[in-house]
Amino acid sequence: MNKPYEDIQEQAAQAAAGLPQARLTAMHWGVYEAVGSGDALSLRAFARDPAPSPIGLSMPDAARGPLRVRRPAVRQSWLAWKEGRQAGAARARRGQDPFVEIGWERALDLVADELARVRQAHGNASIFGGSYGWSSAGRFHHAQSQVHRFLNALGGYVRHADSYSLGAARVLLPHVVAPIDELFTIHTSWDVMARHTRLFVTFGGVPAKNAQVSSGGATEHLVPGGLRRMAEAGVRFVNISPVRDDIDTGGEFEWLPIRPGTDAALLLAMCHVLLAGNLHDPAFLASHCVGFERVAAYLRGETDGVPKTPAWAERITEVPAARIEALAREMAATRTMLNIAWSLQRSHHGEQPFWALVTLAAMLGQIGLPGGGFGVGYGATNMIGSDNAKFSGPTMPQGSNAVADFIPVARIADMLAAPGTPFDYNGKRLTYPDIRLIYWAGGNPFHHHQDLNRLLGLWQSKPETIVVHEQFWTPTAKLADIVLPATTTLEREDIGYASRERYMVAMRQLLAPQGEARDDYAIFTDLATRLGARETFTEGLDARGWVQRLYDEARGRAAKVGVALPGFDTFWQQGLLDLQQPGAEVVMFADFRADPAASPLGTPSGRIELFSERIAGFGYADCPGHACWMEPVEWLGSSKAAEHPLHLLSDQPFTKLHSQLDHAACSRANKIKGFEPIGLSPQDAQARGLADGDVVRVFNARGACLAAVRTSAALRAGVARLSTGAWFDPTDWRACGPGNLEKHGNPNVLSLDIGASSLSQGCSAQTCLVQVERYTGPAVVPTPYALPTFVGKPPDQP
Ligand SMILES: Nc1nc2c(c(=O)[nH]1)N[C@H]1C(S)=C(S)[C@@H](COP(=O)(O)OP(=O)(O)OC[C@H]3O[C@@H](n4cnc5c(=O)[nH]c(N)nc54)[C@H](O)[C@@H]3O)O[C@H]1N2
Ligand SMILES: Nc1nc2c(c(=O)[nH]1)N[C@H]1C(S)=C(S)[C@@H](COP(=O)(O)OP(=O)(O)OC[C@H]3O[C@@H](n4cnc5c(=O)[nH]c(N)nc54)[C@H](O)[C@@H]3O)O[C@H]1N2
Ligand SMILES: [Mo]
Repeated sequence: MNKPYEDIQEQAAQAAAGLPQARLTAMHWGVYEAVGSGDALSLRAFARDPAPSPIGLSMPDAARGPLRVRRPAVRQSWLAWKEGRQAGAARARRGQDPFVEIGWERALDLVADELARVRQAHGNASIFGGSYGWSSAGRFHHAQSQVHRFLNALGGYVRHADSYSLGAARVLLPHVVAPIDELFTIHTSWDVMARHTRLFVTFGGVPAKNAQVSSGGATEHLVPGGLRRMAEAGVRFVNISPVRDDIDTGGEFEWLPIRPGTDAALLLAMCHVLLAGNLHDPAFLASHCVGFERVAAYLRGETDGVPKTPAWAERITEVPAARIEALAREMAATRTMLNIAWSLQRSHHGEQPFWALVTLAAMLGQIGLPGGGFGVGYGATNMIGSDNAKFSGPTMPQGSNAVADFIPVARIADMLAAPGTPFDYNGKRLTYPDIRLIYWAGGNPFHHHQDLNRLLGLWQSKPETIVVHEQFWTPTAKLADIVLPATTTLEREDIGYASRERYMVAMRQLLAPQGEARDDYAIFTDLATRLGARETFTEGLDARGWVQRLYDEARGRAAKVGVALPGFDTFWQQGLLDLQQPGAEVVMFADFRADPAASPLGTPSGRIELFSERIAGFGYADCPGHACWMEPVEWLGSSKAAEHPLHLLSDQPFTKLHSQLDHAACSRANKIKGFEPIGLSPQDAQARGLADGDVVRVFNARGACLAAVRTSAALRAGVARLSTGAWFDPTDWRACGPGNLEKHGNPNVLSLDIGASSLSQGCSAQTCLVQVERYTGPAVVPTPYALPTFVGKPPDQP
């Protein structure tokens, strides 16, 4: 365990219980109490959190630190073009040009003028305002919502659909069972599982590292305690995962080290065992599901000549056939909860493991019974499995978008590459729009997107203008034309809330805005004023007015479902609302099970669709009408593994949230000589003559990066783990293709940028083969946190 993690456990143990009168703030990874102020401000663990995360403790240092964007900045060639001093904006110089720092008035004039020009010349459908990204906790200042509302007030923008988190599953699940946002809030709770579940089988663990966060603010960390209570109650755990250490029950568990990307085959083989052994539940399948016969024919091999037996699955998954057979029988004999990590659907054909999981759970017939059925993401964020009050919390209204065009979020590079080209998505035939201006606030595409060398080339050649609001000089900020400095959560007031979290938090302003940073809301208000949309954007309210309005609206919605919240003044004065519901019993689909006619699902049939006529009707070769196994384009069983024999898992980092705070203490304590660690099994390290701390080149045909070896017996052979979030640090900011060595350890120079399928077009980051070798080139020092150069200022010394 890392030092920051030991320290915060101790701090929490020492912290006094009782309602803190303290000034609180909320971040995605937790609530923190303020100590001191100004330059002496620090944070400490929230006394009521049993398992606080150290990630947020770095926030005051980061907020005051050297990487803040302190003044509005414009890229030199872009400014020369805009001012008529130069014919073009030299877009290819994005990332290389120095910036010119300018005053706010001038910066806002430039942005407003450029928005007006692009709208007039090319229409609102040439503005990409998808602006995907997690932003910060705080329901009002949520940057992505702010951009959307602002651009809607101007007549609309090209938006994105779905998320990087859940591309494939988000599109699939409404056809099959229920929308994923609905599923999140109805997961069977930890306490119910401790009492009723006997066997918990998970694909991809229940990673407590990931449950450090909830989007909007984790408040009481539940997952470590939930797992322990289950283990103490005698629940048996089986973790099917390429890595062993993505679950910690406090006790023993069985690990089945599966080949990455093959879970659908394993699940289908377990379905086959149930079918062949007559261990499935025909009554449940008849009363609550549709299409089982079509799946059964596939399992028996009637449709493709291949029975989906355990022996068949062993060849694909490398999990022994005898164990597959026995485990399926154990499931049928006892109360079993199945779980799946979201990472499994962030892959080519990523719909299939999710659909197969629902199919297996339906055949077991325990859906809707306490402790049985399935979960889609225990451990993916803190709130899943929580039984705190459920209501729709404070949300910034985004207005309505007059532009119909959108892209599935992970298709941004395809959009830039091929405007006017048609593509498939969820039964529709859509066309990529022609984008001239990109507007981003609250996201980091040079963190989140796949195949970054490809994105870099398109980013530098296609859009005429790129505007970014940022707190820090991230790679995306460095690659923008205009960068406007945004405040952090510490510098503003807001409400911390996430669905099913225990507390709602009055977030205090704890620091004065640093440098000339302004709230995104204030920036958009001034731009809207210049563009004649002030009233539409602000509705006459200032930030405090909005915070109160969002609270009052949520209070009304809460009252409708029987949750009584006090008036705003009481909330604000108290600082914290406790939303625990003593005695709550959350059992997913209990009502549907009890009476499927009275409580139907939202699927076309109202039942669980093991075969979907609707999806089959789309006619996609890469996503037929029922769960099936299809080879991904890259996996350890493919011929491509001869050249690139390691499957690269780019999982979520335990020391930060995505790229946020990569530059801060908790994340930096985990680096080796400034490089991101890459996990290798002892066998794979030995076969390459590598030892801990060695610097390696990780490469495939898409790109190459450096990283430092950290061997781990928790990894199966053939699998490498390079967590996401290391700031993109190319040798050359010019788009010079896969030879451009990334010096820090960003896995997205290696990952694959294709849609999961024609159905979802979800991100396929986990489908990725690489090779690893000792780095023997000239000595390299990573420089991810170097500032850009500024005209008239000495260059930064990293
Ligand atoms: N290879 C690989 N890639 C992945 C994944 C993977 O598993 N493997 N996972 C994917 C997933 S699930 C996700 S969700 C994405 C995450 O991708 P992102 O959500 O884009 O990542 P973040 O690092 O959270 O970026 C948020 C940015 O917003 C800035 N920010 C924070 N608060 C504010 C604010 O108030 N105002 C403004 N203007 N800016 C703010 C932060 O400084 C930061 O730069 O990554 C995806 N990428
Ligand atoms: N600390 C921290 N927590 C986070 C985040 C973060 O950045 N930092 N990000 C948040 C976000 S936005 C999201 S979307 C969630 C994501 O939650 P997930 O997508 O579930 O998270 P991952 O860590 O990518 O993967 C979970 C586990 O799945 C395993 N796995 C990968 N591929 C396979 C496979 O093919 N088969 C099997 N059986 N297992 C596999 C990985 O080894 C890993 O241990 O996490 C959230 N939580
Ligand atoms: Mo995510």
